Order: sequence, then C-alpha cells, then structure tokens
Amino acid sequence: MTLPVSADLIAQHNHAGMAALEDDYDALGRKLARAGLDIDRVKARVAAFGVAVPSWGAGRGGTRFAKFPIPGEPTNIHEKLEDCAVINQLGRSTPRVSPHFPWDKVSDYAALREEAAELGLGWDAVNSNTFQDQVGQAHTYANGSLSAQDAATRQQAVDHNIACIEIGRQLGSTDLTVWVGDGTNFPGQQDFARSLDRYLDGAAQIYAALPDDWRMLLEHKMFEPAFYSTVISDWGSSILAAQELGPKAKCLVDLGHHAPNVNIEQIVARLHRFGKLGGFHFNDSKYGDDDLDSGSINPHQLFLVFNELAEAEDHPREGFRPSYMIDQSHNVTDPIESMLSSAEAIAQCYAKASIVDRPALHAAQADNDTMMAFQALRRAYTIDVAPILAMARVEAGGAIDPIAVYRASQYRPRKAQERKAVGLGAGIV
Ligand code: LRH
Ligand code: MN
Repeated sequence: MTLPVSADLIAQHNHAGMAALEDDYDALGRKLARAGLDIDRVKARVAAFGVAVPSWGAGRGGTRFAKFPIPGEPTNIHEKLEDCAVINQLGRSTPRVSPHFPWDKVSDYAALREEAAELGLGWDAVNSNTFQDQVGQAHTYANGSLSAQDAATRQQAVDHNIACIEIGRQLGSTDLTVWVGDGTNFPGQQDFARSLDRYLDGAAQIYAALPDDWRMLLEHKMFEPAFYSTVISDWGSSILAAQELGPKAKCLVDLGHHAPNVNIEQIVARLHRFGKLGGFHFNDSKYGDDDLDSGSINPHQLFLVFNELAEAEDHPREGFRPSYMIDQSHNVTDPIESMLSSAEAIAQCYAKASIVDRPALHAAQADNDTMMAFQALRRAYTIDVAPILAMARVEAGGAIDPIAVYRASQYRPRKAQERKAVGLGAGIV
C-alpha cells in the first residue's frame, strides 16, 4: 500500500504532541472512570467507527451562481481517490468512498477497486444520477426520471440504476442510493398520486434487480431542484415507498433535506422503529440543502441524532446496519480539510453518544424527571472527547492534528503542480 503523505512527517508531528495527548487522555480517563466508564472501551468503539466520504466532495463544490475551483483540486475519480486516501491516512475514520455515476465512470471497475485498495480504501453505497442529462442521452430528465410521464424516459432511469448496481457489484459495494429530483414548480403541473405510482413502478424494477445481499436506500428531500412539490419529499413518503418495495428497501436521511427546525433525531427514531433506517448523508445547514460541513452549524443536533443511533444499537431491529456517509459541497474551503474536520465532528458525536449514562437517562424518563433526563444527555455532550479520538487515530497510524499535518505536507501545492486546472463553472460538481 502506498499512501500519499509521508509516514515520517506524521510520526514527527505526533512525537511533538504525544506527551500532551497522553496527559489529556489520562485526565479524561480518570474523569470517565469516576462515572463508571472505561476510556479504553470508548476508544475501541471509536477506532471501529467509520464514515464514508463522497467522491464528489473531494473537489470544490458550487452553487447555481458559481463555483470557484482551487489549484490542485481533483479532476477525475483517480485523483479523488488519492485525496480520499489523504483524509483516511491522517484521520483514520473514513475507510470507504461513496461514488456517483456517471461522474466517476471508468472503463475498468475491477482495476478501480484494486487502485482504491492500494490506497487503503473500500467502497460504500453507489449513487445513481437521473437528475442531470448526459451528452448523447436518448431521453431528457427535464420532466422527471422514475416518475416521468414518458415511459421510455422512465425505462432509461431504471436501466441506469440497474447499471449502477452492476458497477457497485464490481467495486464490492452492497448499497444503491436512489435520490431523484423529480417534482413540480407549479400547482397542477403533475398529479401527486399518479407521479408517485410511476416512481414506485420504476423503483420496483430496480428493486427486483438487487442482488440478495444488497439494499436500496431511498433518499427523501423537501425541495430543490423542484420548488413546489417533490415526489419523495419527506420521511413519510420515503418509508411508505420502502415498505411498498420490500425488506431490501431502506430510507436514507440526508440531514440537509428537511425544513429548518424539523426534529431529525425523531425521524431517525421513527425509521429505526419500523426497521427502515438504512443510512445517512451527514452535513449541516442553516436554511436549505446548504451541504455545509457536518457539525459546523448545529453540532448539538448531530449529537442528538447519534444519541438515537446509540439507543437503536441497544435495541436493534432486523437488518440494522446504517451506512454512515458524508454528503457535502465544499464551496469555500479545501475539501480535504473540510472532510477531515467533518469526520472528526461526526466521530465526536458518536463518542459523546456512547458515554451517555443510559440507565440514568432511562430512570429519569421513567420518573418523568425531565431535568435529570436532559442532564444525562447534557453531561455527555459537554465532555471533550477529542483526546480519545486523537489517541485512536495515532494508534491506527494517523495524525494527532490531521489538518496541521496536511498543511505541513504541502500536498495541495504539490498537486497544483501535477494536476490540470479545473475550469470555471457552476453547480455542485
Ligand atoms: C441531493 C443529494 C444526493 C446526491 C447529490 C449530490 O441533494 O443530497 O444525495 O446525489 O446531493
Ligand atoms: Mn445526499
């Protein structure tokens, strides 16, 4: 395995910070022990935790207005994998990549699988794309894809999703994420029931093509690109569709796909209760589907989502194995730094949720002792778990301070010399 950042540079940086880390770790260990918690057990859970990075997040993103590329950003899946390997080498919590097709299309997927493995990376859910038209495409998605009025367009969307399953099989993935932007901008533009039925008919054909050990993750979204109605607009439409399709259909929660102030952690609990919690696209937002860095705007909400996941882990439902994935658009930062920072924020919330005193929480809930129930969560949320994450990283060969080592490696300026410049444009990729 050849990793992109020099192991000596990482060791050098870690050596300088090790004494302080050990001091912080021991102090936190004593604090957690007073609460009956074994810090090494928490560290082991953190070390086993991983979140996938989106291939499309390795490049700079943009909005409909503009995209501002940076020198040295990746221009194809091969360069994106290299950057994802930097994130995993330094952060040690992002061992898988979630690809998107046709954005990541190549001619030899067995070779791509090998290339990723050589960089220490595996593959998470594959994403289909029936929200853009490709050059030479027979039927436009301007009027929808799986829910389109035109049967040939629907069939084209079904065939594309089945082709993504085949690619995923070659990469070693076992999940297909299906997000469709289908919807309307005007009242009356389409019939709500009939457009959903067309979607369900197409989705059933995709479902029928799933290998036995695969899942289909339905991703709901309130609006954009449609601004009056969206076919799979919320968790209700998503869970009903997943129940209609069958046991291999699950629901994916993209944190940015809800109206402001929606109680997303309750949606997580509901989907789990009915055995339909399939996975996550982690990001953060203040207004719409802003795709900002996870935990950058509302870290407490992210903690509360992981608190529900910790409860779900203690009370698993059939087939409970949620896929944890990041889905962000890095418009103003270096994408590698944003994903290092986001993976840290996500793992922090996972660690904080795993040190909640659940017996105390449940006892307070049973006694209707509202303040003590809240305090059980708040106590865990306010503990700085950074030493645990850093120690887990170092023991796995990563960096105590990943962003500092990334900058010291001069990786991006080096790539700016090697890679061709990305043109100006707009849009998410
Ligand atoms: C839709 C979405 C979906 C991806 C796309 C890049 O907003 O969240 O998950 O396909 O972003
Ligand atoms: Mn998403």
